[in-house]
Amino acid sequence: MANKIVIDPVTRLEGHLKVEVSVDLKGGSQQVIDAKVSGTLYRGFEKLLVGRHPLDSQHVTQRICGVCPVSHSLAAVMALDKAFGVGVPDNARIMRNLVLGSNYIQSHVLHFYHLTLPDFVKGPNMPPWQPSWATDRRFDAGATTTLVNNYLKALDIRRKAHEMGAIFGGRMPHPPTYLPGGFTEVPSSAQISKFKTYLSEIINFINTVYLPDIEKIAALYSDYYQIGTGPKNLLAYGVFDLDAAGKTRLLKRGMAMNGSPSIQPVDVSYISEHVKYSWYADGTDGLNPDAGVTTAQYPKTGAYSWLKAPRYLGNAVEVGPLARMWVNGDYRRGISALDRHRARAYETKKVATAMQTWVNQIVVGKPVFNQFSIPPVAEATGLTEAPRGALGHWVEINGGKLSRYQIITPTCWNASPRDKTGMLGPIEQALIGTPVENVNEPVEVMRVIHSFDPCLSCAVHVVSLNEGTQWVVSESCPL
Ligand code: NFE
Repeated sequence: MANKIVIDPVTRLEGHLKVEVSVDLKGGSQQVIDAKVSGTLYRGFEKLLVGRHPLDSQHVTQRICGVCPVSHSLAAVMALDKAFGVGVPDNARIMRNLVLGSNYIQSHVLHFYHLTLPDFVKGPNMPPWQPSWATDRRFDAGATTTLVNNYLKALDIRRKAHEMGAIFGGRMPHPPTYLPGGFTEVPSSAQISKFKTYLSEIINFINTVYLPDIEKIAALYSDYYQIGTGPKNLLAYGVFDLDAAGKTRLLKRGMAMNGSPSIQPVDVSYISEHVKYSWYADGTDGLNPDAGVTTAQYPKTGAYSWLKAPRYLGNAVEVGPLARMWVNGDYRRGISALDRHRARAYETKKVATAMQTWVNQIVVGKPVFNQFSIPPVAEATGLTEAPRGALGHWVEINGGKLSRYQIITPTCWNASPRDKTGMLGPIEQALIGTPVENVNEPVEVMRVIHSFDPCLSCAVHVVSLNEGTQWVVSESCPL
């Protein structure tokens, strides 16, 4: 008989995620044979933005999440830049990049040390590290002590990355400084030099601590190059504009199907959002976000998630640092749980290194803002990359007010449920075949989920348990 394992909530991620897997013997080994990934919270930001002033969108959408608010801010103002037909001066473009880059660094460091490492390393014998699972710990006592010490150092580096972003961004994590046509901060030489001091300490940490630590995990857990592959379709909208027109970016826009090294252009008209297994109205299946609606339908037979299921040309696609680095040609070793961690670490170095160049390109005294006026009617899309992957805001203005607002977050792509064809979402696909040594401590399942760095968001928590199966409920999965 298959064991059903329910991990609810999955710990060490933002928001509430429930994962349900069936584990059985296959080819002589115990492994995941089915998976359901549920977002158990209703977000609803799309609803509360309708009828508001367009300039509210960057402030309101940041509150979707405390980890990636800078990306929501940027996606919102990029959409408004286009809707208002206003360009962005170089100083503003650079400060937008520097504040976003600071946010990437804090998010990636947080993810590796504080959200992921406890899946591999036993923490000290005290809360919050204990109680914890003991299955499949491979580091010896010396390496464990070093990694735990680096966990603590990483807290300091993460704080410093926030402080660095705050130099130009204002109060973090929700910077008030992004606005259509530019940025509100006027940079000074003192700010530039302070930023450089933070950045060089952070780059030293990335080179001497973060990258070596990720390689220690890779060496000892190299079996995770074969675990957690998923659909192998990788999508990136691209991020960090290098010119005023957004024609060149540090991380390019593109799409790779089935793990191909050949990169295709992205056409957002190929995106559709499915709701057959989501708690949204049946009549709204398969819409492109430019015509998208958010109408909750709960309860609903067969539905198991508050996430819609976005698909690209009908395909489930993975987004995130591995997708970006793959599309950019910077990381092509493979697609797996371990490759996600390594690509994220090498992306941190790439972004931080580029930031050293950008901060030197600010010209003190040059403008940071272009004047704009708000048209009564407009439609535009803001496409960028949050730390966890492709992020899009679809905006419609009517009568000078927001009349439609649709958002597809990275985790919506990765943690999506089945679509109307029954196709599993990316994390669901990645979980199939994952070996499970001990059904009472399914750490392997946690490792695959965490490799995507999921982040769920805000509101109501709804869970239902069915009968007739053996349930192993890991409500208290550790730390
Ligand atoms: Ni809440 Fe986010 C990122 C966005 S995840 S962290 O990165 O957008 O969906």
